[in-house]
Amino acid sequence: MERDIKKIISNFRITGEFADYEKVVTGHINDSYYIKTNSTDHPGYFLQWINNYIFKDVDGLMNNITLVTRHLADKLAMHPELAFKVLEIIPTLQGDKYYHQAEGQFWRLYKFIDNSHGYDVVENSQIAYEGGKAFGIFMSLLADLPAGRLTETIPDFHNLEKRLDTFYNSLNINPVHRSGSIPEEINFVRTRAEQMLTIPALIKEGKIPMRITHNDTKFNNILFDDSNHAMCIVDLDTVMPGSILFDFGDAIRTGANTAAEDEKDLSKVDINLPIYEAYTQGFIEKTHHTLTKVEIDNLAFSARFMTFMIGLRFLTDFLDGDLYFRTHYPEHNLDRARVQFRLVEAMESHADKMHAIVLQSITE
Ligand code: GN1
Ligand code: MG
Repeated sequence: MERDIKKIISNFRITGEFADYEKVVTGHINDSYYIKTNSTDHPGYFLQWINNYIFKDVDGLMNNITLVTRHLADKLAMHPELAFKVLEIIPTLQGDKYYHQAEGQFWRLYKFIDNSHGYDVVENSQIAYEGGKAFGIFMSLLADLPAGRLTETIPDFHNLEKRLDTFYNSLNINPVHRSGSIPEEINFVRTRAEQMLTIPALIKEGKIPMRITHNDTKFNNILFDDSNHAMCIVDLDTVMPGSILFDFGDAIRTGANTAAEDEKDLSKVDINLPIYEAYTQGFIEKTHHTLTKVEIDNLAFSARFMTFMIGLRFLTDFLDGDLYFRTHYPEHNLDRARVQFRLVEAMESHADKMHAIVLQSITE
């Protein structure tokens, strides 16, 4: 479908007039656009096409985001000292939370957060520390929002048992005949699965509390201001009940990898321990009052767990013929999976040190 961005924008309640737009290259799921207006006193907007193949219940999704952003806005009004911001949904002319353009074509608009930037590569420990605090604050502020009010936007999103079933199923069906090319990766999954399943087992037994979590804590979902204070969390599509381990783990997977998520040269992939340590300190500073012993015991391991699970999802999508994640070349998902698995290995060899850093941060 032709995307006439100006026309799409005309359906929303914006201030000023549409002037121009730029496609923003970020994320593997939705499509994003920066919208400029001709108004000098207004920063612009952030338009997103919602991937309806992945987010089947757009109403539920946008209700969640509305609840979460309102709750955060109320909380932040009481805590100006945090100097934190929250995304703001711009309604359509009819007052709806999103614009339904045509069958399967859904759009939403946010106010653009001015003077902000994110990090695909975490440049130093101070930035990692700020990032850790930001996701800690985010989760703490949502602690008193009743979880039952949120829908599960993607059912079983971080359910490793289900993810493994799906993987083995794709392996059996082998729809695009790719399984023959990945014996090492299949073996990697087989040899790690049992250990990784200890987390879902603890969740099932009720030993790990469900909280409201972000569930997609890529480091670049943290926005920083001009003085590098982390001041806003974005990408709220998967905010729903989850474990704190998911949020900690995914931030380490993305923030403390010495290489890109899809690096071809695996020798560049490693865990950056100083970045890990600084993030851990920031995160624990803001969450230690609520962490349980089982969570603390598994925090360092959660980085491996999440890296393994997301690697498994990339590998599954490779087997399926790249239906889920946006790819830029045929082996893209396989390259991403390989990086994740290499990072799991690197974390395995630093497991004791990573756990010691958690314990040390708790007592500081
Ligand atoms: C997807 O689109 P993006 O980059 O925000 C995915 C995450 C993965 C991530 C891997 C809804 O997030 O779960 O961790 O790619 N989001 C969804 O880079 O599946
Ligand atoms: Mg996302």
